[in-house]
Amino acid sequence: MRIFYSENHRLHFPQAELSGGELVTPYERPSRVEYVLNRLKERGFGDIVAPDAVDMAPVRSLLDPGYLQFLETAWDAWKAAGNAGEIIASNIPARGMHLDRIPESIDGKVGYYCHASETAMTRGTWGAALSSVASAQSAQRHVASGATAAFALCRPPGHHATADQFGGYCFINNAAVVAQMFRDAGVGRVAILDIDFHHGNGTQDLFYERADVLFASLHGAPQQAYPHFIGYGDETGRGAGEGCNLNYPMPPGTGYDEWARALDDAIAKIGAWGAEALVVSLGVDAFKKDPISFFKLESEDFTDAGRRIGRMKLPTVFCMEGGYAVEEVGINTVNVLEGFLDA
Ligand code: OKP
Ligand code: ZN
Repeated sequence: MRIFYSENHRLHFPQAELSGGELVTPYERPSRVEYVLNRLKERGFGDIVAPDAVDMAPVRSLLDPGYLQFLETAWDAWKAAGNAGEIIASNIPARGMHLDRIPESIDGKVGYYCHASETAMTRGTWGAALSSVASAQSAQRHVASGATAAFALCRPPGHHATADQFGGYCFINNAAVVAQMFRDAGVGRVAILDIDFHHGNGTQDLFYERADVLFASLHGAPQQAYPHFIGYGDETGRGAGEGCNLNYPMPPGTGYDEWARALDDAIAKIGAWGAEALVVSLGVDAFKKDPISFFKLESEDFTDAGRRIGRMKLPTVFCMEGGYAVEEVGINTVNVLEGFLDA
């Protein structure tokens, strides 16, 4: 399996994440990628290449132009306004406020285009986000031209980013761009399977009213887990997209038996729906030792999950999402890929 990876992910490394009222080193940090790369090499995945240049056309077709303009210019505007630190949203439009009037000041814009203040932006964030989506795009092209599967080692991750909001460590929704590119290449029905511990709210939102892209997500229930306000089981899609959104929220302590039942259900429904290509939002934060999550998967469970996904026999693009137990993030990620190849 070919791996696409860009060193430019290192351009994004904020000093601080607001967590529990403290500024801590972000959980989503560059070393995550190094652990995955090392494990890939250890396990004989030698076909690791840099992506081609980003293609902005599918990105622009899916995302809000004002949002992209914001991401590109935010750092300069933030500095020009005299701010000494990194970009952190401190005012996000809340109940009763205007959701559709875009402020002129950079402080206002940051809040307008953000949904969660744990995620800081820096000078290099835009470049890193572009390199991340470039890896996803190259993986898509590789699979669209006949490969069975490819793995985009994306960083920063993407599944929380909507058409016009960053947050949850995400800026550009890599998996969504891949799905759109499959559609543009003539694939009729594309499924996105999100096995990251967190609900893929951005991906859900981008395709919520569409019948051509099915989204299925296994995640910590919103009653207990980020992103807190979305990800319930009764969110099934709207309009033409009714029935094309499948959420599997699960409670604290969920182990592999229950998780795998949800996975099997999602896989069966994706098959019955007639998916012709698959995008996997591959987060490994369902792992028992993940510091910000509450499922109980063991490392070998990821191999089994990969096998179940592989039995779908669909052209598959894996996009890296979360996973913060850095010592094991490589093992767990590569286990999914090995299980997939073993199927
Ligand atoms: C991104 B991905 C830590 C709270 C962190 C944001 C989690 C983002 C997860 N105190 N909240 O889905 O792995
Ligand atoms: Zn996650």
